[in-house]
Amino acid sequence: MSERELFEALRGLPIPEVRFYAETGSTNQDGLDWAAQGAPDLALVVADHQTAGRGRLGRKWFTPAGSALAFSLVLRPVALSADQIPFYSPLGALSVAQALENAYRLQPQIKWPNDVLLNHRKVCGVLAESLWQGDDLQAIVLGIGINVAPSSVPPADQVLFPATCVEEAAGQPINRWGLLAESLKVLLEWRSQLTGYAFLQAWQERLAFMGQMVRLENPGGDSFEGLLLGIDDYGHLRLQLNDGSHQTFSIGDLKLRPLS
Ligand code: BT5
Repeated sequence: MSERELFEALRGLPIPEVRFYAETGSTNQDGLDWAAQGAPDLALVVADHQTAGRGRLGRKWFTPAGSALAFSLVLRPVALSADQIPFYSPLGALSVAQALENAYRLQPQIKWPNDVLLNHRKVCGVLAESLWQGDDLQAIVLGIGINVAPSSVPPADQVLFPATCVEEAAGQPINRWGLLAESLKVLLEWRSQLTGYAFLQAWQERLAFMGQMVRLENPGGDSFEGLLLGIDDYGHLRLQLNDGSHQTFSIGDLKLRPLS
C-alpha cells in the first residue's frame, strides 16, 4: 500500500501534518523528536517497518514490513495536566477496539490497562510517552502498533502473551490505512472526554477477564491474585483478593494474566 493511499485514507480528518517512513527505528522516537522541534497537535508519524519498535519497560515491539500498523500521534492538549497522563494509553486501546467493532464487527477486549485482544490474543499494543521541559509537560506521544496480516504476528516464543492479527479474526483482507483512519476518528471523538464517565464506562465494558481470577505482577516481583471487579473512577483496576478484601491498582508497569 502506497503513501498516496495513506494520505487518501486520512483525508477528512483534522491531521495537520503526516510523516511517513518506509522504515524507521521507532515512530514514538520520531514523534518525541518532532514534538521537541515543535510538531503541532495531532501531528502523525506512520511507518511501514520499525527496526527498533518499543513497548513498555524497554521491551521490544515487532513491526515487520508490509503487514502491520505502527503509528504515533503527537498530542498537545490545551490544559495538559500530569494526572491525565495514565489515561492516554487506554484512550489508544479503546479507540482501536471500537474501530475494530465499527469497521469489521469484531469483538475486541481490552486487557487492562491498554492491550487490545481478539479471541484472547494480543492484537495491539499502546505506548504513551511524555515530553517534558523542566516541570512542564509539553506533549504526549501516543504510539499504537496493530498486527494486521498474519506475517505481523511474532513467533510464539518471542511474546509474553499469545498474539494474533486482525485478518485472522476477521477472516478477510484488511486495508491498513482504513483501519488507521477509523482508529484516529474514534480517538478524536474520545479525546475530549478522557477522564469522564462515558469514557470509563466504554473502557470497562470491553475489559477482558471481568469476574475472572487474575494475577497482577509488578516489575519488582510482587504479585497479587484476585477476582477482577472492574476499574474505578481513576482507571485503577479493582480486585477482590483471596482474603475477601478489595484493592485497587494504579496504571503503571503491572503485568496482568488470567489464572486459568
Ligand atoms: C506494548 O508494550 O504493548 C506497547 C507497544 C507499542 C508499539 C507501538 S508501534 C508504534 C509506536 N512506536 C514504538 O516504538 N512503539 C509504539 P508492552 O505491553 O510492554 O508489550 C511488549 C511485549 O509484547 C513484548 O515484550 C512482546 O512479548 C510482545 N510483542 C512484541 N511485538 C508484538 C506484536 N507485534 N504483537 C503482539 N505482541 C508483541
